[in-house]
Amino acid sequence: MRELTVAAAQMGPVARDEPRAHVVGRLTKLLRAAHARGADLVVFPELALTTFFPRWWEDDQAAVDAWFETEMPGPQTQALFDEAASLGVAFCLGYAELTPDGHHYNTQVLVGKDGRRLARFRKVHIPGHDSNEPWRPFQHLERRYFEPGPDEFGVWDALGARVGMMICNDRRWPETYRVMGLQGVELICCGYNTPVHYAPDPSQDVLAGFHNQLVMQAGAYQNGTWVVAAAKGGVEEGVDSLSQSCIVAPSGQVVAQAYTQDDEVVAAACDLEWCKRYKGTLFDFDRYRRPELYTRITAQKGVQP
Ligand code: CDV
Repeated sequence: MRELTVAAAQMGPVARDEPRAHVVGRLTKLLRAAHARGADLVVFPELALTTFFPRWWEDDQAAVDAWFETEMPGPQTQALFDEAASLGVAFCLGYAELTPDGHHYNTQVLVGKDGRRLARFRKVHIPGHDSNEPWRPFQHLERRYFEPGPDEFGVWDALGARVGMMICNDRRWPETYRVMGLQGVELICCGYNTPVHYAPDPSQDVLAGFHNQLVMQAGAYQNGTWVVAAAKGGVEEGVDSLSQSCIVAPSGQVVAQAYTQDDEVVAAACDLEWCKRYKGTLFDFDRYRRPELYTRITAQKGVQP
């Protein structure tokens, strides 16, 4: 048995005017609660430091940039890194990143038990739209505010495991899991903000929780990996967002799930050796995959009837 105790630190809403310092205080409280439950690694949501700002059209680039971090850790987030290092807990944190050369990414970092950064991931699949669409009850302007991450889905040796990362919409795409599966991933960390109302097709609203679990359970099972997913949920600035943070085993079973729409920790002791049961049998890639027949997946983007 190779055990890692992981926690999904779900957050309730973050108000538009909530100061970063207050949010960091909430994250620190969640970190301590996870540590008290024996967590080695705590996963926080996507864009955990601010409200989910892509719901608003904003003309003023300076106002947009105020939602971004230019350093990680920076003056506001250093306290979280310090507390994690003093407790000896690793964590994964999502935030809006503004690089020194002016790039805007939706980013997640993996920080080790000593408070040092182990890995960085920039969201690959950017959903939503880039122009103002006033017919919607709220906007989803990720495609206006973020560039797609330029790097493939990486997997890192960390915490005695093969750890990968994905952010929110990435979890809906099978390619996300398979690219990491092909690198031997054992644990995927994911933060998300998922508005329950999907304006392009409201018939999907009632299925938001089902789809959330469907994709992560399938991705975990088909690649023999653990998945830990943390939501920022609840009614934030009038927009209801899915909670249901969860931990999924390589069997595809949900082994822990949040039951509130607020700040809440769910934790599970994950046996990383359990991945082998799936990677070494039904999903023995080396034995059963037929990549020579899958070239269309990377050669082609849209549908060609
Ligand atoms: N933050 C996200 O990426 N949200 C999307 C919404 C647009 C559906 C998601 O896939 O959950």
